[in-house]
This record gives sequence, C-alpha cells and structure tokens, in this order.
Amino acid sequence: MDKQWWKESVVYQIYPRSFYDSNGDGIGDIKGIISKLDYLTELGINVVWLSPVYESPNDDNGYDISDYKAIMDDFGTMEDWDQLLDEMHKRGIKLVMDLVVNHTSDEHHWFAESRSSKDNPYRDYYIWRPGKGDEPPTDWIASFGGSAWEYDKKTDEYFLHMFSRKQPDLNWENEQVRQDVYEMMRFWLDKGVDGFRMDVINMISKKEILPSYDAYQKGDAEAEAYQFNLPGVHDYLREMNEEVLSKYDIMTVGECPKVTPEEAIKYTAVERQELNMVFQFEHMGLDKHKGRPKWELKELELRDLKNNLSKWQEELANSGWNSLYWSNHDQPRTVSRFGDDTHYHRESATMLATLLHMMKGTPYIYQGEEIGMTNIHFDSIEDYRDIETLNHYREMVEEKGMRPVDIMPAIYVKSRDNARTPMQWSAEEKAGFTTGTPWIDVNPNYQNINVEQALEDKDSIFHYYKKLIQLRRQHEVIVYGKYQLLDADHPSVFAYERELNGDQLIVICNFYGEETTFDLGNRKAAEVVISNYANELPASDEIKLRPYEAIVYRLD
Ligand code: TEU
Ligand code: CA
Repeated sequence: MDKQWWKESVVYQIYPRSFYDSNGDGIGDIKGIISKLDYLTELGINVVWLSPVYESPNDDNGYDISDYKAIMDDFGTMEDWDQLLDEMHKRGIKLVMDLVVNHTSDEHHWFAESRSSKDNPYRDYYIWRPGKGDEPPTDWIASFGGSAWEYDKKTDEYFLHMFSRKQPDLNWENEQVRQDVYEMMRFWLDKGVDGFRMDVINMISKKEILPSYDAYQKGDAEAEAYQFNLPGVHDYLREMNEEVLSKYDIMTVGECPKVTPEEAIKYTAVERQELNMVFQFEHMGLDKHKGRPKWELKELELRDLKNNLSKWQEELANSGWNSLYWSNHDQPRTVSRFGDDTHYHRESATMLATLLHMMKGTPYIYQGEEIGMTNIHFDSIEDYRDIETLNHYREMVEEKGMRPVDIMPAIYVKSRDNARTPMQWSAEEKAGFTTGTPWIDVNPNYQNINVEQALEDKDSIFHYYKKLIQLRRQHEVIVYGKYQLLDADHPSVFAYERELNGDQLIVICNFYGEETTFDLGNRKAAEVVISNYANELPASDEIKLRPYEAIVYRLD
C-alpha cells in the first residue's frame, strides 16, 4: 500500500470569479477567498484547487492567460495572493494552482511576437501553417465552434487554436517553449504552491499528427484520436516530471478528456513518473449520445454509470489513482443533473455524495455542491456569459436558422454557466455574494439554498459532506480499500463493498425517487457508518430503501 497525502485528501475547487466579492465590483476576488477560509476549515477539506487567477483578457474566464506570473486586476494583487497562500497554510490547507499551458491568450507577449513576422524568434512558439488556397490547412473544428485555424493577415498564415480563437495552442515541440513553461512552474512552486491541476494536458502534443495533417480530416474514424493522448504527451510529462515536479512534494492532476483507464494508467502509474492522477470524463458523457455534441441530451442509465465507475475503480485498483468528481466549473450542477433538485433536493444530493465519497480515489467538491446549488434557467441568452454557450447559440440561430425555443432546453441542462452563478452565502440580496451587481446573475433560489442556513441546520447537505470528509480521515478502508460492485443488475440501487485488512464497508444507494429493496445476503451489518435518513441496524436481510436513501454499514 503506497500511502500518499494526496490520496488521503479531499479537494475543494474554487472558481474565483463566482466565489466571494470583497469590494463590491461584482467579481469574486482573492481577498474574498481569504475571508471565507474559515468556512472551508469548517467543511474540513484540506486542499484547494484554484481556477486561474492569472492576468487574462477573460475570453474564457481566465483560461486564456496573457501573463503567467501576474495576478488578474479583477482578482487583486500578488500581495493578496501571497497572503492567501499564507492564510491557507496556517489553516493546514494546501493550494493547487491551475496550469493552463496547452494554449495562451492571443494577448500574451509570446503570441504578439509570434504573429509579427515569420522570422521572429517566437514564431515557432505557436503552430502556424499556410492555408490551402482560400481554405484553412485542415477542417479541424475548435472546441468552442468554428474552424480550429485562424487566418492572420500579417504573415498570410493560419494559427491553430483548439479552443477559442483567442487561445492559440503552444508548440510543445519547441524546446524553448517547454523550458519557459518549466521556469514559470518553478516560479510558483518556489513561492510555495502545493501542486497543479493541468488544463487539457493530454492535448499538448501534436507532433505525431502535424507533419501529416492532411491525413486527418473531420469525419475520419480516427478523428477524435488525433488530438488527444499522443505519445509525445508522455515524453513531455516525463521531462516535466524530471526537471520540475519530482523536485517538490506536490500533487498533480491532469485534466484529460477522452482518456480510457488504460491511458490513465500510463499517466499515473508510479513507475512512469508522470502525474499523480487524471480527471477522466467518461461518466460525464453518459447523458449524451456517444460521439455527439454535449447538447444532444440523453437520459442517464444507471447500468451505464455502474459499469463505468466500477470499470475505473477496478482497472486502477493496483496501478495509478482515480480522482472522484461529479462536477466542476464546466459541468452542470450535480443535484440537478443526476438527482432531483425539486422533490428530493437534500436526499438526492446526499445520496450522490455518498456514492462518490465512499469510492477509492481523491474526491473533489466543486464550490456550492456542498450546499446543493442547482442549475440556472435564465430566460434570455443575454444573461449567459460562457463563451461555449454563446458560440453554440449563435451558431444554431444565425448559421443553422434554428429557433431559440428549440435551443434553450439543452442550454438549461448543459451550459457551463450552471456551475458559474455566484456562490450563495446567505438569504441577503445577491445571495450575500456582492454588494454590487454580480458579473453573472445569482440563482433566484438563494433564499432557500445558502451557506448561512446550511450551517445552522444540522441536517443540511453541508453537514453531511462534512461528515463524509471526516469519515475518510477516520477509516483507512475508504482511502485504500478494495472496491467491489454488488448486484450489478439491480435496476435502481448502486451498491458496492470496500475492504481493507478485514475491515469491510457496504455502501447502498437508491439512485431514484421510488422506494425499493436491497438484499444483504448473508452479510451482517454491525454499525451504521452514515446514512441520509435516520437508520438503525437492519432487522432482516432484505432492507427497504426510501427515495434516494443512502446507507453505509460496517460489516461484521
Ligand atoms: O476544459 C477542457 C475541456 O475538455 C472542455 O472542452 C470541456 O469538455 C468543456 O468545457 C465542457 O463543455 C478546460 C477548462 O476546464 C475549461 O474551462 C476551458 O474552457 C478549456 O479547458 C480551455 O482552457
Ligand atoms: Ca471584487
């Protein structure tokens, strides 16, 4: 058993723009985070992943960085950041920074140089290609719509951007780029940060495809494969590990869309010296049609979720390490997505939390999840802020001639802004997030769902999360135990067992709003470890489960 602090941690993700505004300009900021650290201590988490706070023109809310070593004015100053780190460390909380190095902002000085002439020393920091006649070099599509190539008049060539046109992709093949990135990482590590969450890190290598990019076209069976997990990514990560990561006691998590468990092991197996863990997305894709855009909705099948999460638990059982999450700043709110945010708000939010937090891996909680914040329905597209949502809407309405009423339903379900409405601190105006006008509207349900109330109510979702976090500290079996799915064919219950050196837990979750039963077989429950209903030890083998009921027993 390879014990590591990052395996025993619970991470809390802060999306700074929406967390807490300290000066009334409507934008969350670093001073705001500092003033809420005691809240995080109360919750009991011990690591914060902070979404980008670097200088940025905010085309993609900070995921487009124009200076990696400066703090965005909206968020404060470097002194504020130093104080944040200090205050966190005083409370025993570690700080993991976001590292966005697949691309920069087009306003980064590297790019300004790069685009200025073909023989500028920075030219090769980005990926430039001549067009084919009047057409871009290939028909690749960017994540936020349109061609992944943008024409630049100055030098009559196209540059590659896998996200927005203001996010040009760096050329990792260029050793100077890599050295500059490593140097910047050392800058933050020497300031004392405790790790990095690496944005789309499995996209950084293009070296195996670009020389022959003619061969790769949209619609190609391999179409998706060419942008992710190319062999070069592993070369770069091993180099980064050797030159930077291995010199510090830190945690690293790579955001890796389209990884399979097999790939994830390559990134996270100890002997390969790359990363500690990855964020995989397979379970986030179960409520859409395979290979189709996220906007094409499909009902989640419990069977698919069981198969998928269990596959990850099993395949990474002996090598590599899982990260466990239901949501982040790109995903809808969990309770709205997989639970019932109307009739069983508390029950379904706590059931989902139990299901995830009892698994093997490092759990991540996204701000507001711990009070059961829900999706947002803005009537007008004018109220949305997210570039992905806005580009999608424009494309559908302006280019495809669709009617807004036909597009909004999917936006309600999937827009990234669902996760980005301001944190609901109290029942005061603007949810206590700001005294000014928030950059994005607050969810009108803040009078019922807010931190102040959650702290007062001992039965709240917040207190349940708090208990789950404590349990992870108390029971080694939750961190390191073996996982086994039970009753795979049960239509409404997700149940599994954990075991370590004879310590055994059984986790039983009714995934739906109807009552059901579950058969314990010959297992003997010895103690109720946690439950989202009042529960005693079962009187018989067959237990009745109420809507969204979750129970964890310690077994004899
Ligand atoms: O997200 C990368 C990513 O995989 C996204 O395409 C994600 O699938 C999408 O947002 C879901 O709708 C990272 C960041 O988390 C995201 O916020 C950034 O916009 C993106 O990289 C570009 O930096
Ligand atoms: Ca502010």
